[in-house]
Amino acid sequence: MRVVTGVVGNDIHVVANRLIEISLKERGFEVFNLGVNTYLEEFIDAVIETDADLLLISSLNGEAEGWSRDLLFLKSRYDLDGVIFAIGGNLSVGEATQEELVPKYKAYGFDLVFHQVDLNEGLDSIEEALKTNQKVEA
Ligand code: B12
Repeated sequence: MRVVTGVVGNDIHVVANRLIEISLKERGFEVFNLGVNTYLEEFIDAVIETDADLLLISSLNGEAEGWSRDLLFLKSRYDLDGVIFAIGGNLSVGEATQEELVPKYKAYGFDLVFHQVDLNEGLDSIEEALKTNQKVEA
């Protein structure tokens, strides 16, 4: 299972990104880690080039909303059916709850949204979603 990951926008918080790479590798994923300061277009390019099953974006400084708005447009330009789009970390600049943020980010085109959710809990949900995804071969 291939995954592209990284931290979106002008966000330099690197610790979570390193932990996510290690955790994904431990779970058996082939990881393409684009690191911090990554733009949405770069994520999409990498997903296409690696034929990834999963795009896992982090945002730690809370500015992901501004960087996510083009996702639906980019998804409409390329054949990305079967790729799961997940985002997690701190997904709001001010106070906000998971319940408030999930519909917002789903409307931007993400399938799975984890605002201040424990990493392992989130990765368990992602693996569960990948199992039922059509692209996954039995
Ligand atoms: C260290 C740190 C910095 C360092 C970063 C050094 C580096 N190169 O990494 C420095 C000092 C440079 C910094 C700068 C800034 N920071 Co800072 N920083 C922190 C701090 C203290 C710790 C972050 C950290 O490493 N945590 C340890 C890791 C392991 O935890 P984590 O980042 O939370 O990641 C976990 C989860 O988020 C989750 N997760 C992450 N991604 C995903 C994805 C999925 C799918 C899932 C399921 C889970 C998940 O799992 C991760 C691992 O457990 C936090 C406060 C805090 N106590 O968390 C603030 C914090 C993240 N910073 C913050 C801010 C605002 C900034 C600045 C904008 C401050 C400023 N005005 O300049 C700048 C941003 C600069 C930029 N361009 O991004 C805010 C973000 C606010 C928000 N919206 O939530 C925080 C929360 C502080 C605060 N309470 O205000 N920061």
